[in-house]
Amino acid sequence: MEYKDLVKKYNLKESKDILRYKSNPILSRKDIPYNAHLIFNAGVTKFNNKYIMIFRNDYYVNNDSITKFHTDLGLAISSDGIHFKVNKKPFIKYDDINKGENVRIYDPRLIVISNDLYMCFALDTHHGIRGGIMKINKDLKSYKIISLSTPDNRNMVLFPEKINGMYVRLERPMPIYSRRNKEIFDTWISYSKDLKYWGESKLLLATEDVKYCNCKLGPACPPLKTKKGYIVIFHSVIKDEELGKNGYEDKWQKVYVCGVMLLDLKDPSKILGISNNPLLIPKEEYELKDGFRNNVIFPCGVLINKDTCYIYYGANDTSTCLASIKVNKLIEYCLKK
Ligand code: BMA
Repeated sequence: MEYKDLVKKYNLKESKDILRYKSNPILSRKDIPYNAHLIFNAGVTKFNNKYIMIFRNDYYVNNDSITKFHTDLGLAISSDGIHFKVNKKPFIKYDDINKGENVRIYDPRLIVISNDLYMCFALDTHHGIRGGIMKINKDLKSYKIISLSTPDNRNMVLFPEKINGMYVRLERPMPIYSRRNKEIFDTWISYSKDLKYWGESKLLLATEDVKYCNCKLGPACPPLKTKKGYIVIFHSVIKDEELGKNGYEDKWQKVYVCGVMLLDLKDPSKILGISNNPLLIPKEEYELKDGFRNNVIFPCGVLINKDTCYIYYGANDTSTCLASIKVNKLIEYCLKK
């Protein structure tokens, strides 16, 4: 579908203040020094004066079949947040944790809390999808798994600090039976004293709260602290049964956009506002065409530099792109009635 048809069909309006980086994508298959095909959904943060990116790499086994692939995570480092140099070897392979049980590791989200680097990730196992948290050591090679959820859960992000003495995370469990066997999944908030044991869970953002969602929505990037509240970018899915082949798959009926909400600084389970329109809608060729799955914008990484917010997103489940917007615009969108 062309952009003009897409916005018309779903009655969408993209933010006029968002700027895509002119040389998008910033990372794709050609930049990777090992077996790699789809390079997307990257977590990014600033750690020890460098920009660290951990990206998802879906690569075909035997180079021939798209139905037989593995997913590992790769590491790249940058001094400007735009030009990334990829390490010679993957950061973690899909079966490095619980050998024999995993199918893939993916969708990393990076955050620094009290000078330590953490990564949330999803792990598909033979017995369900688990959300994990690991601490990455300063050498950027070794790590320690802190927690792995029960299935099915994913899209976890951690807040950048403790709030009222507790670590806080957002997550998106996948309740199938209770949601009439449909993919109607909401965003939840949970608390922990030690990042290992999580509880006090509460529904935070329901699909019916967002007008550009009819399927599932989940936290996209870790919350950003501002004076007005925590900015949280989320992905939001529109499912359309009229859509058919849209990429490599026989049937791909979803359009992924992203929106933004603002959470209270003292009580992050309180939503102060949600943007009326999406921030990013698939628009450019690399978001609409020739991808693994077309019509997908999937942010996982975010940074603030001075007055600007930088959003790193997967385009079409194929490459990694960058967009930016002024922080005050994001807050304005959330608070505008
Ligand atoms: C979600 C996840 C993401 C992916 C998106 C669009 O369910 O699997 O990793 O980018 O679908 O395909």
